[in-house]
Amino acid sequence: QLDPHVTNGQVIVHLFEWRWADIAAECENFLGPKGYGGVQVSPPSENVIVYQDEKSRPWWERYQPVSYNIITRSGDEAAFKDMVNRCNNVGVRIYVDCVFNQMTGWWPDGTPTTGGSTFNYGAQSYPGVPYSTFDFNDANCNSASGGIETYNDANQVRNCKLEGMNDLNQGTDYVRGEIRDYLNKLISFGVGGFRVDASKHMWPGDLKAIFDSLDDLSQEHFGSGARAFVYQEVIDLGGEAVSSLEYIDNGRVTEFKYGKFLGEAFRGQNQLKWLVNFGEGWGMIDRAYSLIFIDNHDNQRGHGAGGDMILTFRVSKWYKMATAFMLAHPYGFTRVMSSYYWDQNFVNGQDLNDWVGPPHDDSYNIVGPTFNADDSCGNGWVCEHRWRQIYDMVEFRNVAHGTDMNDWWDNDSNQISFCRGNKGFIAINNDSWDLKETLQTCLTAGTYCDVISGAKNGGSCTGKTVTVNGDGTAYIEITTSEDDGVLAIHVDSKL
Ligand code: AAO
Repeated sequence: QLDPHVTNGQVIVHLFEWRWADIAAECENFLGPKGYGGVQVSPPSENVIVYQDEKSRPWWERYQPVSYNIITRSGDEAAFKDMVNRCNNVGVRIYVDCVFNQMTGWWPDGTPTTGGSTFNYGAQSYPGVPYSTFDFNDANCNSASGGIETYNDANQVRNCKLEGMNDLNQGTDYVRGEIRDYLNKLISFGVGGFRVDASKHMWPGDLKAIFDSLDDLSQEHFGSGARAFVYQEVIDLGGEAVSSLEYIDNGRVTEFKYGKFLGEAFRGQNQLKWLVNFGEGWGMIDRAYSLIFIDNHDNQRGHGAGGDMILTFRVSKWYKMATAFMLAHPYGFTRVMSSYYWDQNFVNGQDLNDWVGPPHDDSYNIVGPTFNADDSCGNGWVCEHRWRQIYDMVEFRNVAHGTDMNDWWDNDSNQISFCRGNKGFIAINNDSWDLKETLQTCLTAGTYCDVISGAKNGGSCTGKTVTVNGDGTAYIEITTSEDDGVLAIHVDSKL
């Protein structure tokens, strides 16, 4: 379950809050052609509809399921199946964000849901599954409030309520069976795997029992005997009772240190030269198990972990630099974030608009992106995955796949460069002075197009060119006045 079963490319993208119909078209029109390997989709399971004070349809309502029926603001089951098929047909895998640690938080009786299923929080009744009070963990929770009060007690983290939501007991055959049936339904539609939400809040052994009981992936799309890709959301920055290492027997684990450390480095709290041994050398989990990203849908808005060190689209120059580093560097399996825009409103360090949902019409139906001539998105969608500097680095990662890092160079400060085998070369300048150096590129002699400042277009280059000498060296220049602090060339960008 460590294998993502990608065929089209080595990078997946989280199309946060996108509609299924829009994702299907995106697979065909953009992700397939640009070499993306897969998409993480927002939770497809029926959820509570939230209108709370000024908060109308927050994005986070989708993390409060009421059943495992496939019906949300992103679309219904027919649209979901159509998306999975169309994406698979162009080689792009679908990975589902699955929420089964919990059901809803407290909402009044009669609160509407996206598919019409009823529920009763207090009675712990979710007839759409069905779950009843026997299926929840309350009796196993040892905190006074019934909620998680400390992350220093693994029992509380796993058996008490997260944010007040009814906490399922995955220790019972019945609950395991309902979750298994949900995941098997998704597998039967052709999905490639799962992001397992709030894995930290479930016992690793219970998760293992569930994953082991799953059907093989669709033979039509994955061949025979393929097991679902699993990546578990576990926030482990150290110093808590639960460690991500407890989960690596089950599949991959989200490595939250990665984006935090890179954020600190690019924001100037650490010099880039120290990235020479980035990865395991920095106390991160073994690359065979890690799922990495610069930001995710939580920490780009102050939820989850990483705090104000996290880089997002709002600091676009640093964001592109950090993303380029991630995609050029061999560590981990990479996920690119794709966001929508919202206006922040900070009061006492807290963004009061951190709940704001995706672009929508007057009835709160999601309104999909429009596309501009330069591939960027409109209608309130940021679409980082369509930024040239990012999708060109997706191609770099695909080209360099299977090679290690070599020929590291740094200026003892914040200018670095390295090669990937003899496939690609990247240089980054985060100093306040120009980078002007002759560096080892590891590529064969010739002229190459820098895929950051422009793109190769037939035999010509719309950006900077680099001339590699017979010994593999080349004069590299990244001035501080340039839009981007990165230069990247690879075998397929040779002119
Ligand atoms: C909403 C409302 C709540 C309400 C609830 C029920 O906001 O007020 O009570 O509904 O009605 C999302 C939203 C939540 C939302 C929820 C349900 O983020 O705001 O609640 O949907 O609608 C923990 C979990 C982690 C979780 C993360 C957000 O461990 O699994 O919180 N992420 C996933 C999803 C997320 C979703 C859920 C789970 C729930 O990605 O979108 O919630 O399905 C420490 C711990 C972390 C912990 C954080 C935050 O982190 O280590 O495990 O994450 O605290 O509680 C430093 C530390 C770092 C620390 C961090 C924050 O960085 O180094 O360790 O500070 O203190």
